[in-house]
Amino acid sequence: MTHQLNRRSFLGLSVATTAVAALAACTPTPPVTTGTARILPTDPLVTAYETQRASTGKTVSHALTARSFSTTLAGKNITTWGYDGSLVAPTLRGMAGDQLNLTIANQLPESTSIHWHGLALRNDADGVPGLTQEGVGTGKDYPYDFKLPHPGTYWYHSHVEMQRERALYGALVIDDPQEPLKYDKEWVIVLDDWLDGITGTPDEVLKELSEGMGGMGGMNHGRGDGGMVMGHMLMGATSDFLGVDAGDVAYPFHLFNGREPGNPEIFTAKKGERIRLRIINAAGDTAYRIGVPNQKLTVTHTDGFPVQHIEVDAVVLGMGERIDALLTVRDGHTPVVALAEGKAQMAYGLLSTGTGTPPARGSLPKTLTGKVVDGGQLTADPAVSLATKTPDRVHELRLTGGMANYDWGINGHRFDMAKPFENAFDIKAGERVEMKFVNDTEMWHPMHIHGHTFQVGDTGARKDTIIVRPKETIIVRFDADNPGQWLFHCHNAYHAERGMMGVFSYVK
Ligand SMILES: [Cu+2]
Repeated sequence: MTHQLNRRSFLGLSVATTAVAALAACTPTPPVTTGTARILPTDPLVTAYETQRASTGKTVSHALTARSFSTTLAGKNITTWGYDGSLVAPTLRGMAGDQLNLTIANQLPESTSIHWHGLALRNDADGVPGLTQEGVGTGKDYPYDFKLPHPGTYWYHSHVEMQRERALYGALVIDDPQEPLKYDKEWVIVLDDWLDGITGTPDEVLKELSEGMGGMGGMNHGRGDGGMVMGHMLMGATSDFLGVDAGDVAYPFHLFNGREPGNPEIFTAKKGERIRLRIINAAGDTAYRIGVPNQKLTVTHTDGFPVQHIEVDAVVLGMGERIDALLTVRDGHTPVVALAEGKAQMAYGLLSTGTGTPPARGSLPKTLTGKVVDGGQLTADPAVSLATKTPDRVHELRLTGGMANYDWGINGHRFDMAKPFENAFDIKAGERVEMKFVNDTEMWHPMHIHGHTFQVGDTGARKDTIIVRPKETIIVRFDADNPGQWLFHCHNAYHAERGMMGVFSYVK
């Protein structure tokens, strides 16, 4: 199985490191695995960088158990995998500079890990089996222990195969010791597309998609009505905003903090209070168009980093992206709606002052129009904009593959976790790195990089995940200031698992 491959390759790294250390005394550092001296997660430099990170001297301790559990969803009994036996994992919280000490106990029938999405954390805590650690085996515990590097809205999730497509994900909020925003309350909202235990399992979906649709090319697909479903595959789900094809997978429903639309969450507040929404798209194959009917959202952050405030009617969040927005509470019940982009479905929750009656589900809007943006179209707060510098290194990352063979890749190469450094993108500490995403496919991809927050263009937002539309080219840049081995990938769970991943590899 793949996790055994992961283990083997990680052990391979460990052996290589030992070999490097043993030989360092007598000869120049010999090549590790591919002829290049790579700064591995076990390198003392990783610890040295961690020591330099600001510290509050405080430690936040948690324990989580990953296990199978049963619950009821939309009136149906399901069995799925999650943290601490819930569809909604605990929201983890700490101050920037705190030490997070979290022990994961694995009671799943296969190995697992936790990835801390969006954090520029120490490389050996990044949670990618086969690259930064060995997978945590069944019945084993594993301690994650690292400094929370910067404030913002983040999340954590399993980074093993399709596990995140069950309930192995949760919110991670890092507070700013000098929080500049003024608000009365926070509402953390996690969105997800759900099918596990209802129409199948994520592994079954992956298997079906992997067979491709080479023979189906001549079919007349429905358009604009959420598409046509064949098995788990969704065809003709269209979104002009995303460049036509919105998604590959049909879901029975979408979750808003673990609740399906028949049983929405109600968040209570007083009229006139300002609410900070922290919205996370944890879905596998669905972008959400989020808005409040007849009310503007003031967007303040994307992917944890501040942007120049902007009033919008809706925001489109790709998988893995986050947005923070301010909302002033109106009297009565105010729906916060997340339309599954191109899929004719929604998730929603209600903001309530305790007066009046909740709106009927059927009365909620099926469209959100007006000023609609995605995170890639926002402007960075100047305080977090990168200083002007000519890039030291440019990597072109062409997004390749298609539905016919479901053969997603980077530059035509399909990533193999057993050989993580094959076609790796080398970088060196101290460099300004430019990544040029060129989308050669007919599908949009939310591209995510681990361990760094890039800037979009010259003045765009600082982000770790960005929507790249079909045939679009997007240039992003980051400072290589966090040595180690870092995965980057499409955050469509199915695209990533089928090969649209790569490694940014710090070399000596
Ligand atoms: Cu993709």
